[in-house]
Parts: sequence; structure tokens; C-alpha cells
Amino acid sequence: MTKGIFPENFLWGASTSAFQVEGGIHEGGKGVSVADVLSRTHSADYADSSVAADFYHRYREDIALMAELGLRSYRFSINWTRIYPLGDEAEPNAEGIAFYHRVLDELGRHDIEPIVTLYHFDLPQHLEDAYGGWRSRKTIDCYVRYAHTCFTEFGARVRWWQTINEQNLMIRKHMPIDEPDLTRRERVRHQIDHHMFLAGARAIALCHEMLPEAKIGPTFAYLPSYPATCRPEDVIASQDADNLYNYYLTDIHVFGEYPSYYVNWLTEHGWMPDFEPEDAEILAAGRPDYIGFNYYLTYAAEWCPEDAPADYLSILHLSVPGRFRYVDNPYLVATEYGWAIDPVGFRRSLRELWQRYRLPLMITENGIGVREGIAEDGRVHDDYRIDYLRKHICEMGKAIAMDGIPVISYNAWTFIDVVSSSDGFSKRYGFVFVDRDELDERKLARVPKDSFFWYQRVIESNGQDLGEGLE
Ligand code: BGP
Repeated sequence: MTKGIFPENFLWGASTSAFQVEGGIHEGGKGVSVADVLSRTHSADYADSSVAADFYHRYREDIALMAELGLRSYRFSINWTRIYPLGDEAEPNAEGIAFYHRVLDELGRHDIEPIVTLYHFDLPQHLEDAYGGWRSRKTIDCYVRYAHTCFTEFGARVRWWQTINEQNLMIRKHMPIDEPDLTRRERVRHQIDHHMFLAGARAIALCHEMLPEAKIGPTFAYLPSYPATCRPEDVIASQDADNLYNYYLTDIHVFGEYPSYYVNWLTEHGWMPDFEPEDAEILAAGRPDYIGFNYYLTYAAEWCPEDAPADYLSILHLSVPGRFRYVDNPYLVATEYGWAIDPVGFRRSLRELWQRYRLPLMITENGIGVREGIAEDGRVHDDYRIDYLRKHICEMGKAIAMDGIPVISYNAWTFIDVVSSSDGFSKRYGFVFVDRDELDERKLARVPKDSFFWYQRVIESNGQDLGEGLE
């Protein structure tokens, strides 16, 4: 069914992020990021970012493996603290810039298109300590200057840019706010969110000015829901869940202003952030060229009574009294980490985003996290990953062929095993196995998994050969 439906220039890719893959955190003049600190303090039993997959030292070998896999694109992030170790210095760090030039050289040599995220959870810790991080508008200026440096240095070779990875998830999952009072805490969270919107919009406007040929957009965590039943209240609940935790982000970016449902919700709770007079103009001036999104799972949402306990931050069990709460979807099977696997929901997501925004779409992450190891024959038999990816790619194929949706690129998460953002190194997503465990790095040997050879055929055949079992 996928015959001839993927455009010739379709970017088959894979993804990573800097703090999860690079390691080498004390090298090349790099500063400390909040992601480094969080990965260290998260759990003593988990690997942190200090060695990770050691891409910092092995990027040549790894990019050669990308070439063997046949990748047409590699979506990765620049580590903000390699370019500006503190975040507020006058001059960037030449060694950090040189590292990414080497990475881009290597990708260029193998004809792999770089898709670059400017900021993937790794705010310089110094900005957090000195100014309160995104609480302060100072951080917006530091981010824009960092973006300016990246556009100047790498703009000649990078056509695809992303401003911020998963801002909508980052504000609740990767930013502990030490404030016991709920209203004040959530008020801070939404001020932080507002500042990131301004930063993203300014980076987009700057990119358009400096690099007219380039394309730039946000990439967000798309976590859509179904109504738990066809009860009208559940249908509204599901729409509320999607608006308040997903679409508010893309609405602000694409339409250049806060949507009314969001202003009303924030105001109702006393969470509306402060606006400066120039903010409306900044948001209106930074419209994206495409939408990037990360897709892993879906939810079911039902109406939530006013007197139910609130949980505004949970990943799997959001509960927003008077609006919605997540419940299990009996039609889906979840991964061992509780993420409901939903390839059909992937097609629905592509439809929803296209119908709402009429902008080209890029999948920046999609994959399955599992605990796995090397079998006795020395290989990694990850048939569950092949199954997951095959079904998602098949649904993407239908979205392109039957629904006419323009999809630029599909980047599986991840190219190689990395430190998970929440569950250490044991939760693996890669096409390439890294032989280490949480605290013992062993030799960090690379072992291509069965999915590597499967994806190689998918790319070679431009999506026509998805292997056995395709409907
Ligand atoms: C996204 C992040 C990635 C990655 C992925 C898998 O939220 O953008 O950085 O980590 O999810 O999540 P996890 O590592 O928590 O399983």
C-alpha cells in the first residue's frame, strides 16, 4: 500500500538530543546545563549525561553508521552550553562551535541533511542561578543571541531549524519549580512558558531575516486524546485536554497570539503571565514555516468533576477538575513504561495538525522505549521496535497518500541508544545498541539491532519495503 507514495526527496531520518547522546560534559569548554544537573540528581541508580553514548568522542564512527543505515536526515540538537558555557558571556566558545562544524562536515560528507534543534532541555545552569532562568526576560535575550551565533556559524549548511523542543512538556516535566503555593507555582510556570514563546518567536523572525532560504519552526510533544466515551461531556473534555496541553502551543506560534480559550483558562486560575507592551508584536512576527512534532502515545479523556483532586503536571494521569482527566484506553496496549501504542492515532494526529494549520509537518521523534540486551548470538532482536515503527510508518503513508498531507520528514527516536529523559540508560530506543548499563560504561561498543537492517531496507526502497506483515 505504500508503493510510490513517499516523495522522492522524503527525509527518512533519526533523532537524538545533545545532553542525551554526547557525554564529554567537562570537555571543549562546555558549561553545565540544567539538563546535566537534573540527570545527575534524578536518581542515583540512573546514568547521567556525563558519558551518555559518548557521541562527543565517537561522532565520526556514529555518523559512518548513520550513512550505513542510509539516513537522509539526522535531527539533533546543539548543546547551548557548548556555544555559551554560562549563557550570558560576550563571546561564544570557539571550541564548541568547532565541534558542531566537525559534526556538520561529517554529515555533509555522507550527504545527510542536518535538522537542528537549538534548545532541547539544556538551559545553561548559570542562567538559572543568576537570573532564575526563564523566569527572567534576560534569558530571552541570551537565547536570541545564542540563536544568532548558530545562524551565523552554521546557517550556510543547515536548512532545517527548530527553536525549542517540547516546550509544552518541558514546563511541566523538566522544570521543577520550588514554590509550595499552587497558584503562585503555576503562575511562575506560565510566565516561563510566555518567555519561551517570545524567545521562540524572536528566533523565528531572526532566522527569516538572516537565512531567507532556511525553514524554522517549533517542535512540540503532541499528546492527543480521544473522548473516553461518546458522552458529549467527554468529547468536550477531550477537546479541552488537547487545547490546554497541546494546541495552545501551536496556536500561539501559528496564529501569533494567545487563543481565547487559553487566556480565559489562565485568567480563571490567576495564572495569566505578565505581558510587556511589545509582546503582542513579537508573537505576531514569529510565524513558523512548518510544524515539528514528537509522537509516542495517545490518551483517553473523560469529564472531571469539580471536586476531584487536581494534577496539572502528570504525564500519564493529568486531572484538571471541571475540565478533563485521563483514563485508560481499553483498545490500546501500552509499553512496559505505560505509554499506549497507537499507530492509527498517528494518522489522526497528522490529519488534525494539517487541517488546523495548513503547514507542512515534520515528525521529529517517534519510537518505543524498552529494556533490552544482546542475545546469545551477539545481536539485538528488537522485533517489537520493527513492529511499532512499521505500523506508524504505514499510517503516515496513508496520511500522505489518502489524506494528501504534506509530510517533510520522519525522524525515529533514536538513532542510537541514549540516556532517557526520565528513565536512565536502560530505557532504550535506538537502531544501534550501546553496550553499557546504567553505571558501568564498559566499552560503549556499538551493535546495530535488527531494526537497523529493517530501517535500512525501508529507506533504500523509499518506504515501499516495510517488511512482512503489512496490511
Ligand atoms: C521526548 C524528548 C526526548 C526523549 C523522548 C523519550 O519527550 O524530546 O528527549 O527523551 O521523549 O522520552 P523518555 O526518554 O522519557 O522515554
